[in-house]
Amino acid sequence: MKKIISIVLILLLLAVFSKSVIAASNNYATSSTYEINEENRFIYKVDAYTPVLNFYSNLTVNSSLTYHVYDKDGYKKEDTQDVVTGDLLMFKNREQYKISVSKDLNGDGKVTIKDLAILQRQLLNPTNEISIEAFLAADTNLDDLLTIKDLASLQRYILNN
Ligand SMILES: [Ca+2]
Ligand SMILES: [Ca+2]
Repeated sequence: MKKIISIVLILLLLAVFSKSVIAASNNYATSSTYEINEENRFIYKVDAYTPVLNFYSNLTVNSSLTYHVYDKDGYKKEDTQDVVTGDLLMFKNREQYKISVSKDLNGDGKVTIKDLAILQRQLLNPTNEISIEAFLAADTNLDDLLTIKDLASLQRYILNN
């Protein structure tokens, strides 16, 4: 019974989500530093270890509405905290972009062997579902595919940092 309720809840959330995707029409933010997918409201290719304040400074916001970065639990982040995969840039009217930090697949803001393990698992079993923000974080060469090339560049990054 609990399982059915959670499935129904997920379906409801999906319905709300797809509706908000359709409703998304104006561009609230642009950036010459980051990639922005307006259709699905993702900001990606954000460097790991970017403090919230630096993240703001790399955005051009086309709105008079106030905005902040929130963590995945809905808490407003301090300017000095690093942006992590799964954070949200939310405007006062609740319009929001999901943030994906490059190479941070698990959303802890760091690039470690844990992120490598997730990508390895994903390549071995592509039927696994990882989140879109984790996919964007893993696709380091931005070819919309997760391949051994992304794994190699993630590995290289971890070895050199
Ligand atoms: Ca990580
Ligand atoms: Ca790729």
